[in-house]
Amino acid sequence: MELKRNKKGVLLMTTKSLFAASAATLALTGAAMSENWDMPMAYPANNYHTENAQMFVDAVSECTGGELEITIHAGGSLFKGDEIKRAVQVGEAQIGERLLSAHANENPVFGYDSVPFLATSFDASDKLRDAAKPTLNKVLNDQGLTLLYSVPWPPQGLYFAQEVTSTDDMAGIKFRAYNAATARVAELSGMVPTQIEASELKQALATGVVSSFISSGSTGVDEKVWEDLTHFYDAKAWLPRNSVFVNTEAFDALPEASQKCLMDEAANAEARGSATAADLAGGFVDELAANGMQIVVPEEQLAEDLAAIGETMTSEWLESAGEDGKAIVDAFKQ
Ligand code: PCA
Repeated sequence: MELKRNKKGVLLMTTKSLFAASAATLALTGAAMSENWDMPMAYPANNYHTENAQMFVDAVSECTGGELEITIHAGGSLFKGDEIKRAVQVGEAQIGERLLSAHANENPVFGYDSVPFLATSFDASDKLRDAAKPTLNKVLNDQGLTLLYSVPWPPQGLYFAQEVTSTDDMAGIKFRAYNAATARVAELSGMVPTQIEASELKQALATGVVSSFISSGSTGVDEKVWEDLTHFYDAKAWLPRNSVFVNTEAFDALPEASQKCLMDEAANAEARGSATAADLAGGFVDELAANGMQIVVPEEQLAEDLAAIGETMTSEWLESAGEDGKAIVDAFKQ
């Protein structure tokens, strides 16, 4: 049996040896054996994305009669957010959740959900997801991954430690980015972006590494950002999605009934997760306000500046995503 150590020193069987071992056991017992999968996730255990995934893995355990048990590792505890996709590709984990837009450097298609002001409501986000699905599936399949489901974050707004009325007020501010699009927002508004995972955000704010970022009310509440920041500009720029995907080889090795169960429960998780996100969104912003933050809808110069940044970024994305990007936007606008 082939064993590898991951970065944390945990012994892992490689995907190949895992299948060899499974095949050997199957041959010996002649019976289906139960599979145990690891599911790294980047966000806190009590975030709705993670809770939704917990319901998903419980339902999978149930409908496979315990033949497929999936263990969630929340908060970047097994692999950090930026390691999860690679870990699933190489089979160090069989399934995982990741903000695919953070991988737009591999393929601009992954950034389809972070094009400013393209889809700014939950309904539009689901429509855009459907429009992107065929293209996204193709790109992921070429990387040895199979998409199971995706769930939106609430609309993205800008957090600051001061009032801002235009991008002029943002010059030089240190800004936390979570993907290329958020880094570009910072650049175009004169701020200085640094890529930081949500699990490190609180520390980065507390130590002054950054004092601004763009995200949802959900992450603002998770990280109690009112302890360091004062203003939330509810720009509703886009609704990025967390995607759950599986290593295709691991998926193909499952009995057909388990594959069907996984796909059916993924569809349930997608519908449930989108509905939950929409239900919770307003409450997150209320909670920011209840903890003393100013909630501002961008107006006048600020709204104009953000719209201009959006236009620039939309044409840049369309340019870089080429035919694939055009196909997604055309399908979305139909
Ligand atoms: N929260 C995640 C991504 C988008 C969001 O709302 C984050 O800030 O990392």
